[in-house]
Amino acid sequence: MYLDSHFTADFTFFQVSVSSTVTPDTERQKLINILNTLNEKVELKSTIREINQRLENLDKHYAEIKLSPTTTSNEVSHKLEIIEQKLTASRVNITKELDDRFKKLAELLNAVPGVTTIPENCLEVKKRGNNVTGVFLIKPKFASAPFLEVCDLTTKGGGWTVILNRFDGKVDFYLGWQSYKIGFGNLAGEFWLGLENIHQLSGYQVNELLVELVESDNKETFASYDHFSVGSEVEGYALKTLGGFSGTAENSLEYHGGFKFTTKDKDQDLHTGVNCAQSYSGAWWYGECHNSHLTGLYKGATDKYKGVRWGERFYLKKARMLIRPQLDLSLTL
Ligand SMILES: [Ca+2]
Repeated sequence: MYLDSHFTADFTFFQVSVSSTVTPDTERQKLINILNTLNEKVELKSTIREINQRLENLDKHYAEIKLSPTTTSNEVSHKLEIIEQKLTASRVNITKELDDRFKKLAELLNAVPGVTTIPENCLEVKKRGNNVTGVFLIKPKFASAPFLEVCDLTTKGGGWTVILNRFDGKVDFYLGWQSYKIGFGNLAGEFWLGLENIHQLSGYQVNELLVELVESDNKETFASYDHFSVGSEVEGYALKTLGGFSGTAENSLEYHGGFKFTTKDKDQDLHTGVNCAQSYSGAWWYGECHNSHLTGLYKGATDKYKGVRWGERFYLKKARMLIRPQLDLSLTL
């Protein structure tokens, strides 16, 4: 089952986790109340995405106005700065509120008898007997709050978290640091899961990475890495671990191993005097600048290096990145 809109699959997941023979009526009522409030949280998440989108648009307009020789008025700039500050403040407040509510929700769910705890990752979702790909609520061990993600439960044994999905160009990927940090897009369509969530999933336990590609002539290839982890925000969300390549596509992520993440408004790349995200209209673990670039422009790339690229494969029609904990638990970081 793939979702048409929003995240209805979660409710199914929670409902099947409740045992009617074990759970007393009062606890069941409590759980129903929790599930009702979850809908509100999901709506809040959409609001955050909208605010982010507006903020990005505002950034664009602001940059245009600042560059325009006809509007040099300090008053206009001042007013725009105030609006920008207000929008940033509302985004921070809503994100915090959402985190607090998800945290509370997780505590409440864990306290209800007969309800299983929230799975730490999609592999656990799979191990609990789920075989239908969809959206699930996940809480990695050290994450402060749970979050929603797409679990692919069928590809190559299943248990994968989808961290990037491109296939129709409906979502703008040329976005800033905050968007890449918390994630953007639609889990039922194109999206980026978010660097913080990817760090929470892969930063404390070695994961494997699967990259699936479809070229414009529908040729399908893949690149697979046995080891993949992304560092913390303090570490610049660096591509901390990468190794054990195999696949039918090139080993085009290897060059990016160890590099920090760069967005158009946060230059952490190796190219002095140039921001690779600005140069190539994307965001990535750029060096000087890239060998792969799955966040590139889906449409309208004037230069093949600005498009969705993997090695010598340009203007890719589809791209997915999926991660799964290593089955060998002795590899825990
Ligand atoms: Ca630079």
